[in-house]
Amino acid sequence: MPTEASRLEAIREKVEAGQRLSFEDGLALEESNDLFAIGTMANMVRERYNGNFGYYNVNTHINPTNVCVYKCDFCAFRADLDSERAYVMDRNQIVERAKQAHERGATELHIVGGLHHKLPFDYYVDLVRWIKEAYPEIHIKAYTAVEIEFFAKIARTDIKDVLVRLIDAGLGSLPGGGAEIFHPEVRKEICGAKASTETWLEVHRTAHQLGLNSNATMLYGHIDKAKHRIDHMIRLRELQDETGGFQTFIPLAFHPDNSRMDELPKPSGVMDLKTMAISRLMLDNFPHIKAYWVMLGIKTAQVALSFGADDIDGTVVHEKIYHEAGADTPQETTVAEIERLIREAGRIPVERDTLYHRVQREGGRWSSGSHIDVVAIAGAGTGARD
Ligand code: V47
Repeated sequence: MPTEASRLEAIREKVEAGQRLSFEDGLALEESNDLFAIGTMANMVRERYNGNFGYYNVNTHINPTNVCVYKCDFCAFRADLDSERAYVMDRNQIVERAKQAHERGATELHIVGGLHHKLPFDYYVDLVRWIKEAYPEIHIKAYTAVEIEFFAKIARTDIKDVLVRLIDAGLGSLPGGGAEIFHPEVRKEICGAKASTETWLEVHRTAHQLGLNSNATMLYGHIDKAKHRIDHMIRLRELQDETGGFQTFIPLAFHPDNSRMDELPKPSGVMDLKTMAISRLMLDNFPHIKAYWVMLGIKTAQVALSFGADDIDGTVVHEKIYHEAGADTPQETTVAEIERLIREAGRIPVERDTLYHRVQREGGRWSSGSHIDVVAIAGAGTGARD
């Protein structure tokens, strides 16, 4: 029987040689308690791909409605149609939020919400159009694959048609939500009613074919086990081999408060850092790994920049999904604070736009500069598309 040390040593040799890790390698990493060895390997890959840079962006979240036909066990955000908490944002509220974002110099609006029983597909298309008409330079990263499938159902059309209509209205990319855990043993338990794994992947495949980039997430630290997480990453890696359209992977730490799984503890700091590092090691064809500070907490996100992550997301304003679930992070942070955190972690802060172009700012205006290219490594995927 190989020892833990010899298994890690064999993995280290593969990582150094830029070779792809197998499912078994992933499990061996999960089973190891040598957090530093795993972190060191992930950091090697992180620096090979993204040097010493730590990326962030300036963005605002809009959650247009919390009303949702589905009842996912982990969700503290959703509300029933007749709930006192239920809301739907109208045109004025949406455009006002976009105006505030614009005034604060946001380059991106991240828009996701519940799947409302009664709103027509046109509402979701119009919402993109209202914003784009008022603020054409803001990138709209909107609607998870779960929402896209739902729109296809209510509009009685297919996924491609939904995406084409949203792109026509000004959609710029897809966020990575709704992925949760792909393995059926977990998915059917925590969110069996919503878009299947196959559908989630098909939405992203179709989006990539239409020229949209997208992100991918994984919700960990609830009833998931090591094999489910590694399986999740490998499914994403396979789709990325096929399309090259994913930009960033975001491991999302489960927040139990006010959810139907509130008896579970929060994932530990060790699990957060290990999951980040293993993501960087397994997802060799993803250019970026994001430590989403809102979810992880600012301190863990900062340390994660040396455990595989190269991005800490934005100066998020008006985030509801995790704050309803007990996130005790602030609603927003300033650019100066984000830059300070990144610098203190030994990285060089770089403001990026949604599609990973460097952002230049001058006299209150911003523009996108050159694309951040990620160096591909031999035999282990193709890295970023330009
Ligand atoms: O799909 C919901 C998760 C996701 C909880 O693409 C929860 O750049 C933890 O996907 N505890 C939506 N997680 C958010 C998301 C995201 C976030 C940041 C950046 C990007 C990106 C995407 O939030 C959902 C679900 O997995 N979530 N409830 C909870 N209680």
